[in-house]
Amino acid sequence: MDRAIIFDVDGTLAETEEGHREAFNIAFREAGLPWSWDQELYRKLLGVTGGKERIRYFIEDFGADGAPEQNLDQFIRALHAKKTLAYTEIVKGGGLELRPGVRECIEEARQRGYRLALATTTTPANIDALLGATFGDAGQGLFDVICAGDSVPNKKPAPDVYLQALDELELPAGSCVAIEDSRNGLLSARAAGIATIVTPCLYTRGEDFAEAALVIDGLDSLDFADLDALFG
Ligand code: XBP
Ligand code: MG
Repeated sequence: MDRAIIFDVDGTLAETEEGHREAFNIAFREAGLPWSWDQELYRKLLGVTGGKERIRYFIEDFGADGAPEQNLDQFIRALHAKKTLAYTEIVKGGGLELRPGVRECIEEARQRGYRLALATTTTPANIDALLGATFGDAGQGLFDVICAGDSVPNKKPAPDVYLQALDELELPAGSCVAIEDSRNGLLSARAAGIATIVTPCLYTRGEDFAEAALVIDGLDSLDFADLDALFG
């Protein structure tokens, strides 16, 4: 079948953002920085996608002390590398479950012949860790296309990562449906012309999802007939 479902990762496949937040705070401690992101601050910082971009946002817009005047890019890259190491260790340590209905939705989509893709802002190493922890070895071959992190110049809400997924799938937008958890992700998919289902996560509940074709609590309440109806 020449139809594809393109999944976002963080917040959509699993409630990962608490793990990311913990990993950022571990990296800050390891770097001797006086920074600690609580849930209230992290919710604000999630307005910017991409961990490196989020650190820069914190420094520039929240007056964080401790960042160098020079070579800020290099400083952020090194700090984010520590964070990614900490996050992948947290995920590999277990305890992170797929959100309700995600596994069943992926299995049913496969049985129905849909192609599957990931379009995410997160770092590729994080995806490997999450798929390994939740699907085991089967996780590797699960998705036909994986577009992630710095593979595109502009992160969500820009359409770049979804346009890249369409290009690699060799499918038009009308032959795909996106599944997202956040407004940034919804705007990104819609800017690429893709009909989008939103399953808000703990950090994104209450955001504006007016452009979504469907908003449901979780994929455990998705009726495939509703998904099929969204294809052009
Ligand atoms: C969510 C993000 C990511 C994660 C942190 O990605 O915006 O930045 O919060 O991961 P998505 P990194 O919802 O598109 O999967 O630190 O690796 O960016
Ligand atoms: Mg997300």
